[in-house]
Amino acid sequence: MYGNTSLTEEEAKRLNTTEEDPVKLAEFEDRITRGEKIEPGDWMPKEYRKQLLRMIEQHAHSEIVGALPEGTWITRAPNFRRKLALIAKVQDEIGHGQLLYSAAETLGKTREQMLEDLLNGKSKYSNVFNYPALTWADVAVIGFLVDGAAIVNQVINSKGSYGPYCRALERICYEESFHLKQGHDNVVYLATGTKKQRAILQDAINRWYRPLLHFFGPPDRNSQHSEKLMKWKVKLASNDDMRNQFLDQYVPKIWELDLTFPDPNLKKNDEGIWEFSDPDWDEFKRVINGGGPCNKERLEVRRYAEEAGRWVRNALMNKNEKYVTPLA
Ligand code: BYC
Repeated sequence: MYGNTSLTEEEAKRLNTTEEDPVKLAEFEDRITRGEKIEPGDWMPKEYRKQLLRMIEQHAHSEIVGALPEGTWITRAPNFRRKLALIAKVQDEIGHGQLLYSAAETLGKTREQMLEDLLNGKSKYSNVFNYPALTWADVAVIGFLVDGAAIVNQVINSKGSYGPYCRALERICYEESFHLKQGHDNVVYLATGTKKQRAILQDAINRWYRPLLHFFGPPDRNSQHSEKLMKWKVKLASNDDMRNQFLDQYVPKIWELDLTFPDPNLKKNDEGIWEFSDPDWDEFKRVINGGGPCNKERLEVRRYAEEAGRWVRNALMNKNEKYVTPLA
């Protein structure tokens, strides 16, 4: 036992809680065990705050950077109906960024500092948005499979322990389910279209397959943060479990359209677990650390948006007004 919590000294070291007040820590752990939500003004271990902030901040960045690959197709959408739907979707993604930055701000970091850390490379965002959207079929695949993967992750995370993050995710999931319909409709349209439409769709699926496997993070055996995040119910499923749930839901939907994933070893084993070829975890590391095909371009576009939009933010800011921490 460590202090009067149920943690062993070894566990407390791993969770980075050895310096915490043991009574407060025990009360906190009890609240988590009872399934209570932790709110911004409540006591929380420093490591819980740090981990949550890291994850929510990365998630917020992923939403605003994630709008960029699809956003480039707004002017080139094949018809007016598709264009309207895509504009609405991209606008939703930016709105999700707003909700998540507000949730992250409740943990004590300003939005300005978060955006600064995105641009200086201190803070990560999702690997998938560092790949190009080469054809209209990429928009279909992002809407169906990337949003599908995000829903798997977000529905699970929305049951977590931090109130503002969960409430933001619940709202996000409602909107994501419309994105999924938009993506599915687009995928089915291309899959049942001309030979050329099927070919660009298959090509897009081939290119997004590995990034999608990477989306859920490294295999559990290499995940640095899962132990803490799962203990404190920020994450309610491991990376491998979420990846498996995604494959379970989406592989059959692609196969039933007579399309394929570019992996001869992709199959469900007798225990109901999906097996697949090594998706090249070195590529994953390269991409999340700035070396993907579009990292530079994505941050350049964000940097331009920050600079070009500064006068608007300044015009809206009333220097005599005190801004309070938002309670998301
Ligand atoms: N990409 O210990 P691990 C959307 C990093 S947007 C980049 O397993 P954890 C959409 C990880 O940060 C929705 N980095 O981490 C928007 C850590 O590095 P640091 C995006 C990744 O946190 C527009 C290291 O690898 N969704 O849907 O336990 C249009 C070790 O990993 C990734 C979210 O942001 C990755 N994929 O678990 C369309 C979900 N994976 O920080 C759609 C919220 C891992 O130590 N995040 N890393 O330098 C999560 O649920 C969790 O953070 C993860 C990773 C499951 C992703």
